This record gives sequence, C-alpha cells and structure tokens, in this order.
Amino acid sequence: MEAKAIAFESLREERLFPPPPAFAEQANLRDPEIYKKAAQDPAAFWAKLAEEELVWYRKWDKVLEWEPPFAKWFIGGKLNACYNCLDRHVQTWRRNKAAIIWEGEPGDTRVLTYQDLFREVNKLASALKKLGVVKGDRVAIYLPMIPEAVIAMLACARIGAVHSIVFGGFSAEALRDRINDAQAKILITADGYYRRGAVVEAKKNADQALKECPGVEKVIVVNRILKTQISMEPGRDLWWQEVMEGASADCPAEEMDAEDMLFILYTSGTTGKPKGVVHTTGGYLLGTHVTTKWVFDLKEEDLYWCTADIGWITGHSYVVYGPLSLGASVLMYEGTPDYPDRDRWWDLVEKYRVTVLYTAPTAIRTCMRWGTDYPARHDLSSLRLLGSVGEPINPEAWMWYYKYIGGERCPIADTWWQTETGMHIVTPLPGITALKPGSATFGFPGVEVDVVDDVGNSIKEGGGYLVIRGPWPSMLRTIYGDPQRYVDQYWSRFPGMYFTGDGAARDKDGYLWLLGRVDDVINVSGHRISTMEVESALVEHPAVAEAAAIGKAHEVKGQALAVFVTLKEGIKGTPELVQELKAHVAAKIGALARPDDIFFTAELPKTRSGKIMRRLLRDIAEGRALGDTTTLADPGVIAELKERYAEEERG
Ligand code: 7RM
Repeated sequence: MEAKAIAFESLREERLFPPPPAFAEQANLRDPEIYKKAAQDPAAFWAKLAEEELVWYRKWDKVLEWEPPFAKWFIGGKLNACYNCLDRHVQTWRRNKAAIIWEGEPGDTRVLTYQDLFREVNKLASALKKLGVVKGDRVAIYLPMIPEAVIAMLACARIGAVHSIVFGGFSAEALRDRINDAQAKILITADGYYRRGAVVEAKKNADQALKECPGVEKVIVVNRILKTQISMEPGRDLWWQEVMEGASADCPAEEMDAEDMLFILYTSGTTGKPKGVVHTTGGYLLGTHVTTKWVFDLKEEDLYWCTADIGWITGHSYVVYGPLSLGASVLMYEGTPDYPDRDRWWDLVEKYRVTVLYTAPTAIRTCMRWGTDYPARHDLSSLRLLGSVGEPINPEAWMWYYKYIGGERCPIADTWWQTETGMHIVTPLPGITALKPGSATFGFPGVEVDVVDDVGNSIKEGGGYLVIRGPWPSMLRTIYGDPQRYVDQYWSRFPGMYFTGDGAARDKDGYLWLLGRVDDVINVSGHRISTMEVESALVEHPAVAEAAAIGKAHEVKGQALAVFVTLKEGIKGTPELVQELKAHVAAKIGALARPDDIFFTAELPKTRSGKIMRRLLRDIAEGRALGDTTTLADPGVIAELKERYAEEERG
C-alpha cells in the first residue's frame, strides 16, 4: 500500500509566544527536562506522581500491567476519588475555602465551602446507601449545571457507585438508551432549569424516558425551579430535600481498588449506538489531577472557571475531579453566554475575578462574531491563563482570544484530548512551552503521542494520523458491555497503537497541529486536504465568522470542496463575496483547495457540545436523507439549511 499523508501546506506559523517571564517564574511546572525524564520510564514517572499527589489507603503492588490493548494501573492500590477531592481538604484550613462558587442564570448565587460540599456529599451518600445502592451499582445523573450535579457525582464515588451522567440537554430517547445500556437503578434529576430566560422542564423528559426504563427503582428530583407543577410518581419519585433530611452527614468513603470503575460516560460514534466509555479510579484521578496542576497551573488562590457542562468529559475531568482533588475554587454557571446580554461571561469574569478560564473555540468564534464591544465593557485583568478545548482553534480565533480576552498577557493552553483519553494529551505546559497560535504543541510528558502515515510509520515532518503508542493512566479501559468494540474501534487501525480518529501534522519544530477527524478529510483529485485547514483560511478573512468545509462527490475530482460559511454581524453574502472567498482560499492554500461551492448560512449544525457536524452537511450537499440527528443542539438549523440548499441548487 502506498503511504499517503494529509497535506497541511498553509500551516506555516511563524509567530512564537514564549511564556511571559513573570508567568514562567511562578509556574507549577518549570523543568523543561520533564519530557525527557518522563520518556525514560513513563510508568515510573506516573508512579512517582501517584505517590506525591494522591492519598492512598494502600499502595499498589505493581504500577502497570499491559496486555495490549488492556491496561491496568496501580494494581492492588486502594483509594477513593471522593476522599481525594474532599476529605483530605476538610482536614486542613481549606475546609473554609470556597469549593464551588455558583451562579444561576437568573442571577441567584450559592457558595459551597469544602466543608459544605463534604457535608452534602456525605448526606447524599448515606441516602443512596439507604435506598439500596451498593458498590458497583450504576446511578444515572440527568442534571443541569447546579451544585447538586457535583454533589451527586462525588456521593457516587464515595460509596463506590458508578455514575453515568447524561447531558441535561439530551432528549428523552437519548436518556432512555443510556440508562438502559448502563442498567442504572437510580436516576437523579431536577424539575427543570433556566436557559435563556425560559424554564426547561427536565423532569418531563425524564418521565418520558422512564416509561421504558424498567430497571430504575428510584428517582431523586432536585427542586431547582421555584414555581413549577411537576408530577411525582408515588413510591418511585423522591424530592432531593426529603432524601437528604435526616440522612447521616457521616458516611465514610469506601476503599476502592485503583481499577474499580469510577464512571461511564456515553459518547456518540459515527455509527451505531452510543459507546459507554469506562474510566477507573486511580489512573483517571491521577491524570486529571496532574494535568490540572500543570496545564492550568492552578494555585491555591486561583478562581478557576471551566465553561463546559458536567455532562461532557470536560466537565467531569476539569470542573470536578481535577480541580477539586487539587483543592481549588471552581466557578460554575448555569446558563448561556448571551443572557441577559452577550457580555454575561465577561460580567462573571469581572464579578468573581476569574483567573483561569477554560472554554471552547466555538464559543470564542461566537464571541468574535458578536464583536469586541462586549468584552471591552468589562475589567478582565484578573485573568492570567486561558484554555481551549473541543475543536481545533484556528490562529485567527487564537489571536482574538489572546488579545481581547487575555489582554496579550495570558498564555493559551490549547488542549487536545477526548472522552476516551480522560485527560489532556496534546497540550502546552504554560510555564515552559513557547506557543504557536493554532498548535496544541506537544504530547504531555509520560504519554507517547505520534503522527503516523497510512501504514503506521512515524512521520517526522508532515501530516498523517494522530496515535498514542502504549498505555497512559487515564485511558479508557473498555466500552461498557462491549470489549470487542473497544478493540476494534481504537486498537485495530494501527496494530499496537491507540488510534484517535484525528488527523494531525508535525511541523519542522516538532509542534503538533490537529487537522480534525479523519472521516472529515477531503480527497480532491488524490490530494488530501483537512477540513481544518480550509476552515482556518476562511476564518482569517475579515467577513467570515465561522466555516465548515466538506467533500462532496465529484465525477472528475473524486471529491469537490463545498463550504458552509457564517458571516460576521452586518455583512451580506453577495456573489462577489463568494468569488472573493474562493480566491482567498486558493491564495492561502493553493488552487487545489479552491472551493467549488460556498454557501452562506446564519448557523452551522453543531452538537450540543459545540462541534460542527460535517456529516450532516455532507448529506445536504449530496442531496441525501439526513443521517442521525439526535445529538444536534438545534434540529431547526439543519432542516432550514437543507431546504435552502436544495432551492439554491435548483437555481
Ligand atoms: C475534550 C473533548 C474529542 C474530539 C477529538 C478532536 C476534537 C478536542 C481539540 C480537538 C483540535 C483540540 N472530548 N478536539 N480538543 N481538536 N484541538 N484542542 O472534546 O470526546 O467530546 O471530543 O474533539 O477531534 O477527537 S470529546
């Protein structure tokens, strides 16, 4: 087989942002030799950190057992994730430190100190035990961004129950399938929550789902909405307050095996039913703890805000387990960034003096589109570090974030990782790494990240497939109930390597550039072009807010490029602009990448976590019936797009 690489010609970034000296001097991690040291013996590197950073009831007998592709870390070691997030802090002065500073969308606020959180978690843990939950049982959580979501997670971890969180915005069917696949016997939900000023009635969805969830014995309902009429099924449904009333505030943490399951989190594959990604206790906690400490450089006095919902892996790892195991103060916000106005996030940063902010490129591009006036209304000078996750951040968005949010002071940690990896995998270390806008830089120490060609040979410079050679502590252990799918999906494409499904390129300085999902790579006349590269070129154009590139079947070229573009506010999509944008891409990347079609749209179809669904755009461009749309944030967007596209094609 001929080994083919993915092109990335336009990624010739010359700008370099070394760590600001003042930042580097005080950074948690300052040793540039860390990469070399970790690579010499990765297992020993992780073992040393496990000993220094986590509290164990019993030390492991063996660091790693690797029977590809099945790994076990810290064999024989005993610990509890909740103990590491709470008990160890309440034994110190931190008991009076804010663990969670929460703001609801309507503006209501709550602060839970570590002692408060500890008490509530103990009570819920006692209550769950009373309801018959034992170690190993699965508990489904379908909650909005309220402190009870964190309490529920940690209560499960405390008693050794496995939590399975379903994003609060998912439909009844999605919830039903996930509850049944995990065979959860308890569901924790809420009557509703606030979103863009309106009430979303979560319990109604839950009731709909529960009609077909015979295994669920009890439903615990948080009363979030003040005036609401919801139905409670006698014998099955219990109000959170009632459950908590009289529950013991002393529920000792269960001694868990390092390899005991901590949680299941479902992630949708391109085909078939959602995959229940399984994470275990010791390795996962270690990975999230160490990356939070080094990548976000979290310090005792920081106020850290990760805007992700608890329903995603980013919420699990970087709202809850990483920061709380470090004893940090975490800001949590219930609502949308544009309510009551488009400066709500910046208002929150100013009000609480947020120091570290972690968000997604889709949010940054949306803010870019709204314009700089909104952030300019606020004092954002408390910020000292910014993070990005979820999609490639194109250099244009990177520079905007750097300038208008970070005030040209804050390093940006562009973190590449997945539900499956549990923790950051490709990321800068902000006290050490000189940044290039748009590059996630290097593999995390102790993780062997590589870029390979079609047949698995390492590519020193150029584009190919992102893989991880060998195990890392927080890797998924299997797919719940389907180990064969785990083997096929991740470990079969390149023998002996974990295949991420993403394309990546390595430049002459060894920096890694993420090129998007390989299913999204476009093949024009035998040349492979990454969606990310075309999109990035377009977003550089002053008229463009966001772009999604796809390949559409073409008789001669195999595939032709079609691009869906949203424009900045106030700009009109004229035929002249179409020509201009085509010429712009051709100039930037080459004539091969000149799009055949450019189609303007007010919105792009996105998943609920903000990733562009190119698969649906391909369906539209090729005039097919739309594939699975259940994970779309707003199904209306795609319906309208399909109609308009067909109209335009007709003439
Ligand atoms: C954390 C998360 C995983 C997929 C992954 C990539 C894409 C995530 C970045 C990124 C480029 C990044 N988990 N992705 N982070 N692409 N640069 N910094 O998003 O399981 O929901 O998605 O997201 O394609 O494979 S996830």
